[in-house]
Amino acid sequence: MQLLMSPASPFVRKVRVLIREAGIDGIEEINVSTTPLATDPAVMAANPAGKIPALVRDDGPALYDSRVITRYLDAQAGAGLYPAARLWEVLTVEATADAMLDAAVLMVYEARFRAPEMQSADWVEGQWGKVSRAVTALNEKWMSHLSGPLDMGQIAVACALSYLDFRHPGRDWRGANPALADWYAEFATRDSMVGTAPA
Ligand SMILES: N[C@@H](CCC(=O)N[C@@H](CS)C(=O)NCC(=O)O)C(=O)O
Repeated sequence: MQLLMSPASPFVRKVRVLIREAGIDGIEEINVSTTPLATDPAVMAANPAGKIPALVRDDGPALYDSRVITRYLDAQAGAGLYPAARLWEVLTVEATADAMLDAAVLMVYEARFRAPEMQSADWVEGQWGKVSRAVTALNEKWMSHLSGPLDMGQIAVACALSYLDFRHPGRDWRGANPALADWYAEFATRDSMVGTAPA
């Protein structure tokens, strides 16, 4: 199998962290450069949306969307990162992280891929509002879940928080969310996180 990826993509990182936590071998990582304005041909062939991650398989169609790939690999490996007893909570925490990432990535794209005269500061703040509310929700409602046994929700949240530091270092998400900040500081020391730091 081949993972179409970029080391800077937080959605890709979710998959790469899971691969390491689950001890999965044999997935070839293929670096691509793809943007909304210039889609890599291999990515387009695998995913009509032209987005990474995409997982090219020998025995079936390519899989795409990080949530599909992580669930597939978890099931293949029997890693238990989507435990049945907590499935809906895990999926909701992962969805919260993905929502943060959707908004945080769009903020980057607004600055990078739209002409300056078309950029909207209000729109950017609207996206940050989504990130900020998600971070608050995690800090207020989900700390006990985040502090429990490892699951995919935790991995997704850690990748999302790391991306905020990577691409939006001027935004302070820690100040009003000390419990989440402490949790992340510890989670970020895992080998799977250190070995997949964005570049
Ligand atoms: N919902 C998708 C989002 C993936 C995504 O937005 N990936 C970005 C890189 S971080 C991408 O490929 N952007 C290229 C584009 O939008 O054309 C997932 O979870 O995999």
